[in-house]
Amino acid sequence: MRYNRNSRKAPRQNAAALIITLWVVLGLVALGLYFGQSMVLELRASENRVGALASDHALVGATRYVGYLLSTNVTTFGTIPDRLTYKQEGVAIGDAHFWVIGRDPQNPTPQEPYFALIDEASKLNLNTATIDMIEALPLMTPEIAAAIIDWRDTNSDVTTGGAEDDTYLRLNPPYHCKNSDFETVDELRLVYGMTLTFLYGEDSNLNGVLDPNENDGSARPPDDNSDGKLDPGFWEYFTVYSQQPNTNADGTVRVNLTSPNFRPQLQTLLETQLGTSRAQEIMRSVGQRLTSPLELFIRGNFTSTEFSLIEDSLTITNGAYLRGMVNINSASTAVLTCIPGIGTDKAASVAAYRQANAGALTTVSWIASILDQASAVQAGPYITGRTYQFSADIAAVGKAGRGFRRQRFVFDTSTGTPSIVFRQDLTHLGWPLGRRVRQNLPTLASIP
Ligand SMILES: [Ca+2]
Ligand SMILES: [Ca+2]
Ligand SMILES: [Ca+2]
Ligand SMILES: [Ca+2]
Repeated sequence: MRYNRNSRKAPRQNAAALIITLWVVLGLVALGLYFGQSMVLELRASENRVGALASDHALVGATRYVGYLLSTNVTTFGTIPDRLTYKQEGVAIGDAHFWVIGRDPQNPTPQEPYFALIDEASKLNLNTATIDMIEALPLMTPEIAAAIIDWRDTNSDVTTGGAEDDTYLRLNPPYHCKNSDFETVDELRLVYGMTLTFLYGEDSNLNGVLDPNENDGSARPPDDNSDGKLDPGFWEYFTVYSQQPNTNADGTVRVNLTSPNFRPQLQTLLETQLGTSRAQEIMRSVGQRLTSPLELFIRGNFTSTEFSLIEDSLTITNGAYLRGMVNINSASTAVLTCIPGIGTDKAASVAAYRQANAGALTTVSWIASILDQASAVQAGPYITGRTYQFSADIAAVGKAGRGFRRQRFVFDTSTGTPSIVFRQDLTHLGWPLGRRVRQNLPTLASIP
């Protein structure tokens, strides 16, 4: 009996042990899978961290590269570095790569990014542009243009349609009208009537490219008009940095053509550069009053070679710096439209002439061959062929495209040494490098 009972119990115990063992094994497998999975996640996270660190270092490396590039441009200070003389696309730093996102002055609606430094003098200066110039920008309203003027002017008189303290103090929360210069372009967000749509427009990632989500209506943000064209906001067209030293490349003070007694100084300059007889000939035709170097060029019947010898020694102000001149060699059609004497009528032909004669436009005098005399004289006080401030909008990725980072730096060379005067993190705006770079990320190591 006893023997039989034992013989019945043994298989049951074995089965229970087997089930327990199976559960234990199952638990161990689950634990193994769990730890395996968390290790994979941990590995990916650490790869992302390493990528981000590599990108951060690439950004630092890129700023040193740009600083060096601008300092070696010193012999031709005031000129835009030729894109062919520096790297700006997929530049390797260790395992990371960086790109310098620019703007193609000839193509307002690119589908893929253009890589270059951005010339800050290609934009309107928020602190010097007149209300008429500001109003001529795409999508600008008279009210916002007036509010921009009121924000920066030191008085509290309300420009028609504008806003001063009594408007700002009614806001919730209330704040004062600044009544002083803009320090950044993003400060426009504080100006009465400004919205993010006005400021950034369809270019939600601020890369100057018509990205797919910026041309699909309201399917994905931003809410665009899907017309196949990029309609950027005001941010694209403004700067606060453009200024040039009021001395020529040798450090000599320039001749101020708007000063009442400019004639003796101008004559000396002309005699030195062009000889006495040519100087006398020019002085006879320039008259007693000039408003700009371009007007001198027209009145004096200069050749562009002659003018290139003296242009850098001319100015229209006595201050240490000449602020807010627009570089007609790099301004977009939208910005050219804002310049008095150019306007909507002639902006397109100015841009077309510039494209057809690229490389041959050494002084501002070329614009006199497109504009009639009166228009050229009108444009003269607002235009230049020189730039001393550049944005370097740098995007970087680490190994295998991980750890994307983007920062925008503004370099100022007007003191003689390039220095970073502004730095802004734009990583949160998302991928700015277009489809082609994204597709090429796996083969990045092969980009020289
Ligand atoms: Ca004011
Ligand atoms: Ca875009
Ligand atoms: Ca959209
Ligand atoms: Ca559009």
